[in-house]
Parts: sequence; C-alpha cells; structure tokens
Amino acid sequence: MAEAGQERRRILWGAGTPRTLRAHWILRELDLAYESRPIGPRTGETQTSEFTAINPSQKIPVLQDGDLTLSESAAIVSYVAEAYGGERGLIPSAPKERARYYQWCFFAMMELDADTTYVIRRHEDLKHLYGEAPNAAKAAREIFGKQALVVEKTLAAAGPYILGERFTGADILLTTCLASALRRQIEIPETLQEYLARIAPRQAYQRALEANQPRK
Ligand SMILES: N[C@@H](CCC(=O)N[C@@H](CS)C(=O)NCC(=O)O)C(=O)O
Repeated sequence: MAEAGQERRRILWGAGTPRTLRAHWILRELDLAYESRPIGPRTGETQTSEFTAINPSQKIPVLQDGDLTLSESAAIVSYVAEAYGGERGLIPSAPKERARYYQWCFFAMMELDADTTYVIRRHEDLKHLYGEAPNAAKAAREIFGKQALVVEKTLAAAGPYILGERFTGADILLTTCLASALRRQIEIPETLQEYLARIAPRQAYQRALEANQPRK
C-alpha cells in the first residue's frame, strides 16, 4: 500500500483514446486527485522532447505517481488498484484469484485490443497512415467475434463481472475494449451488451469519460 495521507504529485498524460480512458477510470474509481495533461495521439504532443524523456515509446497513457513513471494502460490500472485500492478488491490479492485477474487483463489487451480492434483501427480508420489491409481487418473482426464468445461464456457461467461477484480492474480493460469494438461496428453478443449496460452507469466511468475528452 502507498503511504497513507502522504501527498504526492500525480500526473496522468493522455486523453481521447480508450487506452487513456482506462487510466482516468481507475483514478476516478478510487477518487484519487491527479493533474491531467490531456495530450492526444497523432498530434505531435507525444513526440516532444519533454514527453519522450517521460516515455521513450512516445505513447499515452503514462502515469507519474511521485517517483514512479508508468506506461501501459493495463499496468497503470493494476498498479493504482493495488497501491490505493485498499479493501475495494479492484485487484484480488489471493494468488489464484490474482492469476485469474491477470489472465483476463492479458486476454483483453492481446485478444480484444492489440490483435484485433487495433488492427481494424490501423487498417480501416487510419489506413491513410498505416495502409489499407482489408484481409487483415476482416480476419481481425472474425478473431474478435470468436474471442468475444469466450467472454460471453465466462460471464454467463459466473457474472455479473468477469471475475464473478466483484468489479475489478479487469472489467475496466474489458469494458473499454468492448466499447471500442462497438464503435468499429464489430458485433458483440447480447450478454456482452448487457454487461456494458450494467457498467455504464458507474459514476467513476462517467466521470472518466468526461476527463478523457480530447482537448479542443
Ligand atoms: N499498449 C499500450 C498502447 C498505447 C498506445 O498505443 N497509445 C497510442 C494511442 S491509443 C499512442 O500513444 N500513440 C502515439 C501517437 O499516436 O502519438 C497501452 O495499452 O497503454
């Protein structure tokens, strides 16, 4: 646990993407104060020397928490949940439950984000930058559909959240992936639409959506 009551400077870099939303969301879930630097992708703001010194991969989100500088949205969600979550159980502590938590985090990041939704984004919406690749995008849609069925089965067997009774950081990752899929017109099963509808009213999610608005 982080030192109780000790003020530390917390800065979150990035806004405007599902990946940055994850970081805003976990901070809001725990009502943690932070300064937002809402830099956006493909604006040149991730390429400045100031930001490159913070994250050499020139990507958002990045969380600075005191002397810790952390990139990777899933790592940020898990770190904040562990460091500041106390009894909230946003990340399980028992080894087997923790392992299951990581399973779903990695599943979301690989199967539903990098390997599928982001392939579609790259080669459809951003084809002017990354090239058109209809076969790759079509295959990514099919893979997403197949993997979504795994999530559906798990939720049907033991919901309402991906680890069962308790909402965790893995639900933050999963929700943002499924919501991005819907925006790309990827069909998702009804059980998953119900899951999204269940999570949507969370105050922290709504506040994070506001905080994640790109700078005008
Ligand atoms: N695996 C990383 C991916 C981060 C990532 O690719 N971020 C994109 C925006 S969604 C970015 O910063 N791109 C740099 C740019 O376009 O300037 C994560 O989940 O945090």
